[in-house]
Amino acid sequence: MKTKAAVAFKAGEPLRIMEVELAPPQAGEVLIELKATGVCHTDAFTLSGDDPEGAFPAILGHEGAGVVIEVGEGVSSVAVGDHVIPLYTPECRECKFCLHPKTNLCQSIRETQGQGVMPDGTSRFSIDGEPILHYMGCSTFANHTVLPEIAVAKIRKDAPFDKVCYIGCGVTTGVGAVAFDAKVEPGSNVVVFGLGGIGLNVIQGAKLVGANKIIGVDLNDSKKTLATEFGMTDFINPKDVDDVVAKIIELTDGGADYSFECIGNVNTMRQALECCHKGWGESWIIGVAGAGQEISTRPFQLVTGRSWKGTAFGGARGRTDVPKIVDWYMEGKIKIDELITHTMPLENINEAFDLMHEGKSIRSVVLY
Ligand code: NAD
Ligand code: DAO
Ligand code: ZN
Ligand code: ZN
Repeated sequence: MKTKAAVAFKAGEPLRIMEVELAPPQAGEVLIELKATGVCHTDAFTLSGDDPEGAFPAILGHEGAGVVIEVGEGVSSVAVGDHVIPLYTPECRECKFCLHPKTNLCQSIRETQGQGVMPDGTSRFSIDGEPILHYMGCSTFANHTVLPEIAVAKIRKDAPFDKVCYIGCGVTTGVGAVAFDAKVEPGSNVVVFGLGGIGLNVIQGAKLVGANKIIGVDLNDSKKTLATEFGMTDFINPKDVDDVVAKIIELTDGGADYSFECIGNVNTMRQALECCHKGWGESWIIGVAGAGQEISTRPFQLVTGRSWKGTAFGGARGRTDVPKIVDWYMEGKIKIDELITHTMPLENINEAFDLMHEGKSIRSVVLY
């Protein structure tokens, strides 16, 4: 079939909207008609050329929602008409990782996904017979896409596509980091470095689990209003204090129980660790630092009971947990609408990247 897509031909160049060929789903795969997709910083990171795994030409996008319109041979977990969210972290429920209680990083299709192809080693997308690569196993910047059935979460049919697409990455990453990975206890003091599309979701996750103080740190004062609406109790602009770590230790009577780095900056990662409470404070890295960058601290920080951890896709096991997060949204336990600051048709998707680079959006959503 033919479908409309935004194609990334080269790093650093705007996406080009065009018709592409899409081959039918093979065994174990499903064809999805996308209804909406968010545009995330990771798409921009790959498009910039800084992503060591980034390959072109490709159809980017990994934060979508849509409807299954065809299934390949042997598909049993979803059917035509089901509403789904594509998963860049699949859940096969069989591999060593899926069977381990401590990780969500299913590895069953990791290698081919990283190469931009389907599990059989080929791409379903092409233009004039030349293959176009998939991206993060999702390629949601196309009106239709093909995914393995282990990489789609079936969701309730009354959930609005234009909102729950954000659960495909940002919401789950932030809320899940608090609820699934860190398992923050009620009454904890939490610090969030970076109040963007991820950090705001960490804040609402912390509020959801009943945290005590929720301290936000951001260089941009304009983030304060929305962060407060989402549950932030205290705000620190590093420009206004001599020492961010000392200020947090003062506000929390000794340090944070949990901190989350949602920037991707190795200097704030160090601050996030060192503002944690001696004896038990945990710092969770969510931000993705540039290729080749390294973190450092004095090892005595760890000897004295702080721990440094990382989280991907909020520790969520996609097929199991994503439908639960959709329920949380539908039940009013978490907010999404306020974070979607811009919507546009696929033809204008490059504007979403401009808004992001100018710091003017939290999330832009493309409506098909
Ligand atoms: P964003 O740009 O929307 O937010 C970043 C925020 O950090 C902004 O508000 C900015 O003002 C602030 N900031 C920048 N430098 C700062 C500094 N030195 N001190 C204090 N504040 C500073 O980005 P986002 O979409 O929220 O993504 C955050 C990070 O999370 C990115 O690195 C992204 O790649 C990563 N991410 C990780 C996962 C995962 O699974 N681990 C998933 C999605 C995104
Ligand atoms: O299993 O090795 C692996 C890869 C897991 C990918 C997790 C990606 C998390 C961070 C990237 C930002 C997502 C938008
Ligand atoms: Zn698995
Ligand atoms: Zn993302």
